[in-house]
Amino acid sequence: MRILLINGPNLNLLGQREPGIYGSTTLQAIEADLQVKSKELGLELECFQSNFEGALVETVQQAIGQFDGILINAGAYTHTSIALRDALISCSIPYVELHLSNTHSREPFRHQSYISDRAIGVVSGFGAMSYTLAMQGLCDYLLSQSKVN
Ligand code: CA2
Repeated sequence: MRILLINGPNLNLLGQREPGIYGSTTLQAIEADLQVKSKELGLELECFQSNFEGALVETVQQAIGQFDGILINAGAYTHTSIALRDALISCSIPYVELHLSNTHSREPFRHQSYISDRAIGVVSGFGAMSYTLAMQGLCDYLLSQSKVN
């Protein structure tokens, strides 16, 4: 099974600023760790990060027929982007929304997500471990679907 990990704006700064909120692990380290764990689960993982909304939308569009599942930390676009929501829904690829921080314990504008209601699940608040938990959840979901179909 092929999984696409998408990270949105500013997540390239992980480990360099605001460690109190987002931890001290870099995005490169998170991706490397996830590569190891994905191999253990028998998955193929591709990683993409962009600060640009259109690039995220295009990446989701191009995932059609290429990937079985998507892990997405859309960063601030989670709370603002109808375009990203539309792309995720129209590509019909199951996805898990994830966040490093617990967005519900933060400012009210972070409580809204344009992508949660169509996600398989949402993982939020476990720091870098949110990525691992989200991948385990997605893998479990995809395996259960392949048994049914
Ligand atoms: O908790 C998360 O993972 C977020 O998606 C992170 C976004 C934020 O807008 C969401 O509400 C929750 C922000 C990512 C910014 O990442 C930085 C990392 C280091 C230094 C500065 C920003």
